[in-house]
Amino acid sequence: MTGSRIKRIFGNLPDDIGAILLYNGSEPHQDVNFFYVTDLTKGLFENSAAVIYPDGTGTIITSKLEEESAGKSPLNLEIFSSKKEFRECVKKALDVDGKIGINFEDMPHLSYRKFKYMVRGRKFVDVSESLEKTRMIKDRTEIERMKKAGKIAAEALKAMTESLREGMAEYEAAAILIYEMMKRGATGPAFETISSFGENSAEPHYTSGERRLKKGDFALFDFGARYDRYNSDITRTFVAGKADKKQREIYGIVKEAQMAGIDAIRDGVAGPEVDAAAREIIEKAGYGDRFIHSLGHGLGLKVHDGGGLSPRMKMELKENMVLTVEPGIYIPGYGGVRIEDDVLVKKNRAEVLTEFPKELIEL
Ligand SMILES: [Mn+2]
Repeated sequence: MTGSRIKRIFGNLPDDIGAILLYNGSEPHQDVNFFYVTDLTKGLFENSAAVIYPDGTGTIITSKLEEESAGKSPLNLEIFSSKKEFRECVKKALDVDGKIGINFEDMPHLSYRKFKYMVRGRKFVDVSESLEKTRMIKDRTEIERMKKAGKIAAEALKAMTESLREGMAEYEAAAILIYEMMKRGATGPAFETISSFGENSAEPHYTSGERRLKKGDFALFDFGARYDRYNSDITRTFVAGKADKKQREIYGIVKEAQMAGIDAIRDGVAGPEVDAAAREIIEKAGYGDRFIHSLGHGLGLKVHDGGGLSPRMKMELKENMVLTVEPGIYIPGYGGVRIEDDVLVKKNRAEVLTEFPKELIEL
C-alpha cells in the first residue's frame, strides 16, 4: 500500500528526482505526507524524516523514542540516538542520483537550511503540488478510515442533540460532541469544534464561547472526528424550540442548495460546475451575497486538503476524491444556516460519508 502511494507521487513528477525527503519537525510543524508514505497511524514522530524513492521503497529515520511505533511501517528503519547520527542517516539515505524533492508547503525554513547544509551541493526542488495531487485520490485503506471518521461524527451529533438543553453554553455542547466522538473511537476532534447559538451562527469560523441556548435560536455545529489520522467535517443547524417563517425559509434554501451540489457530483465534472449548481439556488432565492465562501474543500489527512468546489478553482473531480459540500446563508446580527456533508466521488454519483438527517430539526 505505501509502495503504490510512493510510486504515484513520483508518477506525478519529472523523472530527474532521485529521492524525496519528508521531515516532521516539532509540533505543530508536522508533515502529513510523512504519515501518508509511512502509513503510521500511531505515534508523534517529532524530528523524524522519511526518504522515499521512485521504486516505491523508503526509509524512516527516527529516534529510539518512536522505534516501536515505527516498526509497524513497511518502510526500512534507521534509528538515531544523537543529532550527529541523524545527519549521517539523512546523508546516507539521500546518497542517490538526481534532485531531492522537498515539501516546501510544510517544511520550516530553518529545517530547510539545515538539510541544505547537510547535503551541500545537491539540488532541492519543491514537490508539494505532486504530494497534494497524489493524496487527493484516496486508496481503499484511506476510504475505510474516512468512512469511519464520518460515521463517528454523525453518531456523536445524534448523541449530543439528545442532551442539548435550553440554557446550555456553546462550550458545553462542544465538549459533549468531542466526548461522544472519542467514546466512539476518534483520537480527537479534527479541528476546533464550532458550536454557535443565535446571532453567533452568522460567523462561519466562530469560536465557541459562553452564549447560552435560548428558545428561537439557531444552533449551528461544525466539527469533525479524527480517526487513524483521517478527518471528517460535518455541519448541521438546528432551531431551539419552534422555527419561525424566516428560519424555515433560509433553512429550506440551504438544504435545497446542498442537495443540488451533492447531486451534481460525479467522476469528470468540473468543480465550478458543482459550485454553481448549489450557488444558483441561493442566488435565485435572493441570498447570493450572503453565501460568502466556496461550496466545499478537499478532505483527508488535512481538514482543508487540496482542491475544492468554488467558482475559481478549475479542478476536475475524479473517482475516489473526498470533498465537503457546505453551502450556507449568513445574516449578520441575526444568524446563519450551514449544512455540510463529506462525500466520496464515485463514477456516476457521490457517496455521503456523514449520514445524518437533513430536514429541519426543532430541538
Ligand atoms: Mn468544512
